[in-house]
Amino acid sequence: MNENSAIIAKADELWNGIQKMARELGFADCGCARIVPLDGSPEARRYQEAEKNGQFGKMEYLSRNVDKRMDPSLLLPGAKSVIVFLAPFSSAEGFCQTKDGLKFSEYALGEDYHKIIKDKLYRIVSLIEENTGEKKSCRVFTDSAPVMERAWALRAGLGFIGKNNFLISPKAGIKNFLAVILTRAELPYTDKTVPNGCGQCTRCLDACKRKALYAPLKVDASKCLSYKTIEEPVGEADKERTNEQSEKWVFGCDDCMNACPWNRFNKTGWKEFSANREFLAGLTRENWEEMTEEVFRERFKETPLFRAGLEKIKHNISR
Ligand code: B12
Ligand code: SF4
Ligand code: SF4
Repeated sequence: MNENSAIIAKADELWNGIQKMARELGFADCGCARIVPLDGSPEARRYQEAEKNGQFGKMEYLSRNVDKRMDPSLLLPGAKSVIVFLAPFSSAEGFCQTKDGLKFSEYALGEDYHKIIKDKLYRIVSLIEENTGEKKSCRVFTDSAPVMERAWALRAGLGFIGKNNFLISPKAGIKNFLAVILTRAELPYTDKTVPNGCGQCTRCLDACKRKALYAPLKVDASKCLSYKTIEEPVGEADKERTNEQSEKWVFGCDDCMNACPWNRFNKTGWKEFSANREFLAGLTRENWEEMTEEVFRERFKETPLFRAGLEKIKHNISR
């Protein structure tokens, strides 16, 4: 064996180890892409177009750190590979709806997914670093950094981008968080393109009542209930009613996700992602109105709902 083939064999062995560990930890799939700057790529053009079309609402953070978004090696100097993982959050019951019609998005019914996912990714990082002998050669991210997670998942061959803008996996459906490890290790790259599986379907577009998803792949965040119920600052909310009174989304919105026929391929989600379902289902509008900041902090500090805050949730219920 010459030196090059020994390096390849080692990379293959490490990649097999990563895939095995990912399966054991419950990830629905993983793939790997070579890091190249995204400047000038179709993904970068789509990003710029979205910004130009005003699709970012008031999420100014999306316009910051664009250099890092376009080149992950600025987040980890010398990074060679991005490994993308699918963490399933689908549950048999779907989203949570209370008796008095308050709806909470399926992804937000459990403990803080950032922590749960990252704890598992750190175990994979240990495997990589033990194999390469290089400490601090990886970084992990999920939904909290300027990393183009959908673009990298696409490049890692994990699925296609549906008309609702989701990364959809033919193997593991649509209800998956995306998470990434950036690493200096060179790995075998998943060199495949998954064909788009939308065809003539328009179910997600039809399901978006506010027409925030106004054309294939185009979400106007300023109209999107997910943005309005989580991200939009209370003081800046417009006068218009956020959503229906009898059945209303209080946190997130799953309509364009739930409409999709690829849901039939979802894998069972991790139980930590729905650990608070029953508790949430038992809270009435009155319970929320009377809730104090202390109680909210104590009960929801380690959950996705904490991002919106109690004032915002009360505001969403009242509108
Ligand atoms: C900002 C944000 C939002 C905003 C804006 C959403 C938007 N459409 O841009 C708001 C608050 C509205 C939002 C809502 C939701 N979000 Co969000 N969000 C993000 C975040 C932090 C950044 C996304 C971003 O950069 N948007 C700007 C657009 C332009 O970029 P993009 O969405 O990444 O799309 C790229 C690719 O799709 C690619 N692309 C698209 N089509 C094509 C076609 C070709 C040929 C090519 C080459 C490329 C390409 O180009 C785009 C630009 O690179 C990501 C996490 C992350 N760091 O990436 C999570 C993320 C996208 N959100 C996620 C989720 C789950 C949701 C919600 C379902 C939550 C909910 N239930 O309420 C909704 C769904 C709304 C929807 N239909 O997209 C998941 C999606 C998982 C998945 N399987 O796709 C992510 C990845 C978080 C995570 N780590 O799991 N979100
Ligand atoms: S999350 Fe809801 S409001 Fe936003 S695009 Fe999808 S269906 Fe429309
Ligand atoms: S609902 Fe239909 S059009 Fe929308 S993403 Fe799913 S398959 Fe594609």
